Amino acid sequence: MVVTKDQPTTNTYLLDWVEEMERLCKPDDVYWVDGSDDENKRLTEKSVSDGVLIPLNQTKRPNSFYSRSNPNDVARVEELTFICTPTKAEAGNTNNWMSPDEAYAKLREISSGAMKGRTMYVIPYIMGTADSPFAMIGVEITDSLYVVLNMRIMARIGKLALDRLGDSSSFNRGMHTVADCDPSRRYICQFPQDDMIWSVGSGYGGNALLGKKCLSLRIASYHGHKQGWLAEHMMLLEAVSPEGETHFIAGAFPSASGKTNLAMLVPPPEFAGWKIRTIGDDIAWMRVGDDGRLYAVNPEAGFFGVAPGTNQHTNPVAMKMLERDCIFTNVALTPDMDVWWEGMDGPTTDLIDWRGKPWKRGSKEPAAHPNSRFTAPMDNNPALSRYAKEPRGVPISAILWGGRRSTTVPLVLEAFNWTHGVYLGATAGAETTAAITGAVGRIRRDPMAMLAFIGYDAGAYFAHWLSMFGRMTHPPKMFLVNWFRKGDDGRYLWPGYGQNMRVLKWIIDRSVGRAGAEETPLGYVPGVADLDLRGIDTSPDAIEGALRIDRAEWEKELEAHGDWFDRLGGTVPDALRLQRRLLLASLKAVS
Ligand code: OXD
Ligand code: MN
Repeated sequence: MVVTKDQPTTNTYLLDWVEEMERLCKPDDVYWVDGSDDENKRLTEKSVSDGVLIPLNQTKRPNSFYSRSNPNDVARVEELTFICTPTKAEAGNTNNWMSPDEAYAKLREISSGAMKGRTMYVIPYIMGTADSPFAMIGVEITDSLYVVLNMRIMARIGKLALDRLGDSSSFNRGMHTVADCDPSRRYICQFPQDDMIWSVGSGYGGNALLGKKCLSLRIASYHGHKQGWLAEHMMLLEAVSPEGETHFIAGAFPSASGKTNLAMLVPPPEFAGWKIRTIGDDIAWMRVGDDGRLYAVNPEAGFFGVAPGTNQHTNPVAMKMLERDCIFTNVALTPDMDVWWEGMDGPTTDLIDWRGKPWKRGSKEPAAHPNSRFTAPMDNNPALSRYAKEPRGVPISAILWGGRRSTTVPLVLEAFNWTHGVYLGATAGAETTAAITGAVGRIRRDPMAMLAFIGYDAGAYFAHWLSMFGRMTHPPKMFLVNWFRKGDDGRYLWPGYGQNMRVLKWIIDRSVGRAGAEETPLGYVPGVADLDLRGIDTSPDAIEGALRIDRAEWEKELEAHGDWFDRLGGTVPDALRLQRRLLLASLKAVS
């Protein structure tokens, strides 16, 4: 190792690793990212001159840029994501597994010489605020300027991370190269025991911004299991009542099921005086505090959200947040160089679609890719909670498990107790859409919305969730929610979006023992009279339909949970298997 004046650290663990990767990847040069504004300006200019980013209309959307990815590289690739533990059993039945030796050999081979003609960027970063005792430090090596500029929005990067790291060996090593962006040589590998991530062949967000899914969920969940805390795929919001009572709510929903919209909810006019403020929209790390409550932090510094469907009705807060300082990926462009996506307000004329081709209204293909994204700094959110950067997080009153279910699952169902709540999370599912598989309407079980993100065995993960109860004196209540139930005519029964405030209010009231509910064999549901429905223009029939529990549907559902547990294997805790049998027997007893 040779320390030169370009290297902003004397940390030999870091310098040795960077040097090793430099020798392997053979970049033309190595650049250490310092995170300053000045540097950001320079790198942004370079990204424009290199064609990585296209400036948007700077009058309409100041300091905002556009990027188009390789059309073969537009989403996370679960089938190419691996947990590389010494044994397959440690990765469990929900993860792809590769032995560390095999994975390292493959990754070295693909990375060898992969940065010739390119710059290797070294990005030291912190997930969490710089003053948080729970923050995790990572260093991402990448050959993508797009990654550098997005990481700058999504994490705290540069000098502050090196300062916090000092001479410690304790940091996550994240190696990333787009290489030749060949889907047959694309691997997203996590090595939890080595605190290492190695991602090759993709420049897409979740595969390439290594602080997000790879570190803050897969690796962090592994650490959390060992250390007694939870890393979860959850939005976090602050709700303040007109009387000034504050509650914090965490909610796990599968990707693209409205977490961002919920975290930025604007209450309907009948709820004047209520305020919903955002803490996070994707990731929560949760630990038990000294007072026996469960505290959550959002380790991210920005929002990497799905653009299509975002508009003044579904998420006015996001529309405001997106007015400046953002990077948009794979959306469509208007003739005056502004952005557009399906579901956006306003007329569409001739656009350039996400592939760079002319697009006209009425065209069969969408103009924006369905997984097109915005990257927005947290501080742009006009409804950001003042607790969003609280170093020790906020105490949670309720946890929501959500999914997209057109049948069976009521608008909201409160768990009887912690074990039942964990059961509801472990069996939560969502319907597949045509965009994911051919089999539309099949239920994909997505436990705690973490199917793609649990860094170890799913059964052990459930056991860990169950064990957290023993650490708390004031555990949050748990609720299953479903905004997506449909009537016989195929229409949504519940209006969703801002109207979800009515459900949140019931949840808050239940968590402090204030609201009524009906007990069913499956949990507590609100009666129509228990919800605050003042001014809603949804028919009473539709609301009853949204709240209904259909015995026959639930018998089938509980049978399907049994199949799900069988697929997961022998590590599923007895408490959950017995819970299933108890629910089924209770249901049958009253049928
Ligand atoms: C996701 C995301 O895919 O947040 O879940 O990007
Ligand atoms: Mn997500």
